[in-house]
Amino acid sequence: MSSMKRLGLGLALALSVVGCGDGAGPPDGGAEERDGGGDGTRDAGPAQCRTGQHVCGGGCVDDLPNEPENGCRTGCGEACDVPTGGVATCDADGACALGCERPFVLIDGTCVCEPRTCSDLGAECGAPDDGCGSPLDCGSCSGGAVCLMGSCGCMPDDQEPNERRSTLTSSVGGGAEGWSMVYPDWSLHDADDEDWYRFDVTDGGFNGNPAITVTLDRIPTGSDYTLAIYYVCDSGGDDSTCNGMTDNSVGHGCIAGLSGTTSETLLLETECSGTIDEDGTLYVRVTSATWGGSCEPYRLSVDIE
Ligand SMILES: [Ca+2]
Ligand SMILES: [Ca+2]
Ligand SMILES: [Ca+2]
Repeated sequence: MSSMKRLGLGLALALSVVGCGDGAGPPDGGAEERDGGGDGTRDAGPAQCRTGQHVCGGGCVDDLPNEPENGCRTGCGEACDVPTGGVATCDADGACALGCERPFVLIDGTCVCEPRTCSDLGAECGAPDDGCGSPLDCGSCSGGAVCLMGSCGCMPDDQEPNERRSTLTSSVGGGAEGWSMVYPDWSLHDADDEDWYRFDVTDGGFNGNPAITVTLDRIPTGSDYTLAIYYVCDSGGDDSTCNGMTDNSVGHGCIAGLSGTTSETLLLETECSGTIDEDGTLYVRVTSATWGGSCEPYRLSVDIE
């Protein structure tokens, strides 16, 4: 407490003592030891004070705001003691009361750290702190999953996020007739994962219009993934044909729909009406009809002939 505050408190004591008792007569028992003066209090401090006052330093002082910072309503201006892990509060009688913040619990008037369990923390893996400075052993993850914030999950692949066609910022591949590529490392990391890829296709003028074959295989056991492909002509006039369930929501395209882990292959014959140039963009989408919880990658193959 600053000297200024001490002075202020001394004044408050002196002032309040003047009014103390207020004609109510001498103390009725002298249960309180008095400190003998020097602080402005009377020699014969009262043990009972009128309403709105309380005993402090051998005299009566005005009640304080019922806040721990000043020792509560019946305190003498000093903050309530707060041990490690503790929280000071004021009780209804205006006195300091001690509570404890988790993981501390109140035992015999002190706050004792009570270690938390994996269950308390909702952790199914990893080694989180038990709250008292020691690591817990909450187990490990299987099936290629990793422990993220106490839960087992799949690491997103290196193309994420690619949930929407409109937000793709670049192509992952592409070329003219004769170009092909196999992508073995991308995955669906959860049931809601939606993977979009963009390929730039050039009509090289060989073999007629570019024909595009896309295959999705190595679908993890227990899952059913779905392949969809779309072609958007640079010049407009989308007239391409595709051998799956027709879906022209993006240019012209189609969706495969085989069940389970059966691989899916779609063939798209590019056709851009009004031009002999079939340059365009191929979009490929992989989603899950059933996501079986595997982090294993699928395999995508793209072939332009
Ligand atoms: Ca993905
Ligand atoms: Ca994705
Ligand atoms: Ca399927």
